[in-house]
Amino acid sequence: MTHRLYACRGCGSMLVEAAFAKAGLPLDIIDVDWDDTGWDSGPLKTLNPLGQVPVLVLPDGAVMTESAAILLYLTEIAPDAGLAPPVGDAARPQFLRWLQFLVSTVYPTFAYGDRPERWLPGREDAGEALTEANIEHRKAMYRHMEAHAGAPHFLGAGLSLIDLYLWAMNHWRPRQAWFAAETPKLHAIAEAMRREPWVAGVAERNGL
Ligand SMILES: N[C@@H](CCC(=O)N[C@@H](CS)C(=O)NCC(=O)O)C(=O)O
Repeated sequence: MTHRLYACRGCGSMLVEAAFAKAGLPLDIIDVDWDDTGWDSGPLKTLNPLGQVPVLVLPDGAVMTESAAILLYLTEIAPDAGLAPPVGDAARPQFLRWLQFLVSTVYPTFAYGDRPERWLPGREDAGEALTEANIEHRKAMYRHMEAHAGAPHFLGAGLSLIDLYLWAMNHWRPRQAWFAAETPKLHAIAEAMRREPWVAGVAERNGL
């Protein structure tokens, strides 16, 4: 059996889709509508009670959630894909640091900001303020990353999963024009990723 990815167009599942493309590994993709994600998701609930994508079903039927875990698993089954500095490489500690930063500090701001009605039901004004506060916090986190960004890739010479996250997140709020103006190094990294053919194919399939 092939790996099966539960995805949602334009969502974080793009990370897994692109990484599989770079590794040249086959992937069956099942697209879930954004409106069908979340706590009441029909297609996702039994696989991931949080109703989030990405969800990866392994050839032996095991279920994986959490983008960073899935992507690190991929670096283990496709070590030559060039998605991470290998164990022992001088860039490895910074790779681990910023990967963890992205998924523990930046990514959750979307969970809190994108669906404010989940956290503050019936309180539309407070919900809008929650969304805005999360976007502002996210901007601060991107500025923090900007101060540590290398070129042409985040870690300097070598491409890594960090660049892939920066490409995907470049499409999400505060969106591309903000990145171009406020965090030009992060924006240039995302632009460089856009030029990679394996990323371009995924972007097209996701309607970016
Ligand atoms: N910690 C998860 C976060 C995944 C996540 O937030 N996915 C979003 C799409 S980009 C989602 O499915 N959101 C639906 C929801 O939370 O209701 C990961 O790193 O994979």
